[in-house]
Amino acid sequence: MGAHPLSDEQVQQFDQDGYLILEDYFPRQDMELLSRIARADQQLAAIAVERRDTDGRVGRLSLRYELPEDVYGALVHSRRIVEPLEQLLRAEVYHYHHKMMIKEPFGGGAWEWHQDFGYWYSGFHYPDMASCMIAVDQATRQNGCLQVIRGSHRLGRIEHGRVADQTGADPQRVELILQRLDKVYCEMGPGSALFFHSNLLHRSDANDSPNPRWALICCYNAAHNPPFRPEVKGQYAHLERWGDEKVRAVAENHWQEVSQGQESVRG
Ligand SMILES: O=C(O)CCC(=O)C(=O)O
Repeated sequence: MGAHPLSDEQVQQFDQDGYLILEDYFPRQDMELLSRIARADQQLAAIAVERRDTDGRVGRLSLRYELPEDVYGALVHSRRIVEPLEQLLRAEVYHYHHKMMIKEPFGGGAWEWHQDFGYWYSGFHYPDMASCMIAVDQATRQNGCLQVIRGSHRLGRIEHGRVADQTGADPQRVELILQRLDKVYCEMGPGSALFFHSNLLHRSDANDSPNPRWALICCYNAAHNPPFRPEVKGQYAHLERWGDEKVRAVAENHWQEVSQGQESVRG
């Protein structure tokens, strides 16, 4: 993969819509390994936190600012993510954080409409930040796939406030936006990738299906946009770019550790 893997049309599409889906993007065997590791990973489970939606249903997420040499960190380094993102943001990028979103069958909670920069604004000047969501499981409308409002990243930052356990965009404003812009359900197969801008409005429904919906989200910041206070997490650090072979080798090591129950404390 070259340093400019996306076509001009794909870049234009991202500029207009605020997101870009690449179907079947990661090799199937790597996604199977990621899924196997994540489900057996006691450390991932141990750091997961719960967030309630307005109906009291619980979504879980396992978030890290550190970049240990494990399967999640390896994917953060992957050229498959970093190179397209640099093309889309027209800047060098580095790791901000990454998180496994865990939506369990029959009740995994919803996420309210928000922009990621609605949260991140407290530490960064520019919305020159973006994420890549990797579907670990098949994501459908039934199990609460991500929904986005196409083009909403061009509206600028919207006021956010407390909604249940979460921080959400002003609901009245979102209602008005939905009269003008389209809501899109991002259904994705395992290994598909969704690149999205930090000002894109997104949400997801609760999971009322028998199928889990796990997804890994890797979040990046432009190198020219370090936090404006030293205590804010996400200070600049050069990010190495790894090819598939290195990503796979790290994942295989991680699997060995997890499957033998020999997890050392990482990160
Ligand atoms: O996983 C989801 O459904 C929502 C994720 C999300 O909104 C976020 O991480 O900002």
